[in-house]
Amino acid sequence: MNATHATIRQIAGLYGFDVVGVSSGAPLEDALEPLRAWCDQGYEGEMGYLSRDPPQRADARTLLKQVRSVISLAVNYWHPAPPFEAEARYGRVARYAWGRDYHDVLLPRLEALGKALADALPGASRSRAACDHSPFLERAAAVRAGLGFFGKNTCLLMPRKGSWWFLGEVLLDVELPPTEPVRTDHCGTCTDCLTACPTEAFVEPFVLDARRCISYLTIELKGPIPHEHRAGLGPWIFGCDVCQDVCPFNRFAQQAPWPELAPEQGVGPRLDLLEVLALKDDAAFAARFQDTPLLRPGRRGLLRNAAVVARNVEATAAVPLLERLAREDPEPLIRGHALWALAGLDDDAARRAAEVSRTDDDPFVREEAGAVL
Ligand code: B12
Ligand code: SF4
Ligand code: SF4
Repeated sequence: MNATHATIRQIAGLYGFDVVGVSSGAPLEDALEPLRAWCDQGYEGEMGYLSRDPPQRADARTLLKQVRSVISLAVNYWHPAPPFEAEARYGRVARYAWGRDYHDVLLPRLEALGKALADALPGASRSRAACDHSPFLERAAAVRAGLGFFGKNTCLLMPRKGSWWFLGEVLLDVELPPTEPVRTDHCGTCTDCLTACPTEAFVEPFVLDARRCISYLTIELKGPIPHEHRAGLGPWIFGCDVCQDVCPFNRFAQQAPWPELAPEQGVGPRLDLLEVLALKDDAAFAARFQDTPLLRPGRRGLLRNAAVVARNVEATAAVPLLERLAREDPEPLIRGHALWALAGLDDDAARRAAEVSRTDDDPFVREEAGAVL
């Protein structure tokens, strides 16, 4: 480790970041072709921002015109959980979303770190922090900075630390010596993540069709969950961890040190489906999920997911709520998914609701009612 890296690590450590790598601010040339090929196949689905301008996403100058170096940082978010028991009542939440919203937690610290580094490093004057939402290929940058390698599940994997890590960056306008990349393909012959994916979202190793991924279907997708994927969601109401849970590199995960990311600071590992389905309006929803990543899909998205999971985990206690939602909810997306859920839980209730809904104003709801009848 040279003296500059030692200084950066020491300052980053003061802000709680203990995994740090440095790479040049030059465009991520190696990542551009895979990104283009991915977009050409339409794998980004409704996330149109990903395909709008691939060269821009591969270029840190999009974020800071004068960038000369990119500092990649990783933050552990792993917490242990009791084995998940559906108990015909609960939906599962992906681990990254158990605590407070990581964007709100990471960004202020990254910004403060950027200022501290710009003050401390000779020649530096400008900094810019980024985390997730910025148009930048964070995993490719982390690979170039030597933090780890791409797993076949497309996650950034660290040889002795696994993949339960958020990524963030600090961009600086000074040229710094890069840290060494990890070059070996550490997955070897393992294919555990590829075969475990409940919705068969991997087209091939290292390539994910996001349109099939539960994370996309439950968080990013605005409209109906396609029928062919509903059962595949299983108990997952928000995000999915299967392709990381099975990864042998994650066997030695250590408890996350940042208190804000602890399950007690947010919703934790599971949600009571009855409680979610009873959230009456957007205000009740916002009050329940404020400061957590679950705000993202909104009430309409989360209740849509809850209805699908209710059927998947056989939550028969949810039938009265689902019947009410199918008849009365102002949101067609929720009415339609509630009908689908009822059809798997209670034939009579489903038929009653569908009789009413077959003259619904909304074509999607009429279609779901038709499928029930
Ligand atoms: C869009 C997005 C999604 C989409 C698409 C995911 C995907 N695989 O592309 C969806 C909604 C499905 C998603 C899901 C998840 N996401 Co997400 N997501 C993003 C986001 C915003 C952009 C990713 C992107 O550009 N995708 C397009 C593809 C083409 O780019 P890429 O994944 O970087 O792919 C590169 C490699 O495939 C590589 N490549 C291609 N071929 C080959 C071949 C070889 C041999 C090699 C080595 C490399 C390689 O080149 C590509 C271009 O760089 C990033 C944040 C960011 N700004 O980067 C977070 C991010 C990737 N997500 C993150 C997380 C935590 C998740 C979830 C775990 C959340 C969850 N539990 O539900 C899941 C994981 C699913 C999975 N297996 O990837 C973290 C990942 C951290 C990590 N350790 O990897 C990120 C970095 C956010 C953050 N700041 O922490 N996500
Ligand atoms: S997050 Fe779940 S659905 Fe998405 S690729 Fe991984 S295992 Fe498949
Ligand atoms: S499960 Fe196996 S193939 Fe998948 S990322 Fe982990 S080591 Fe690689």
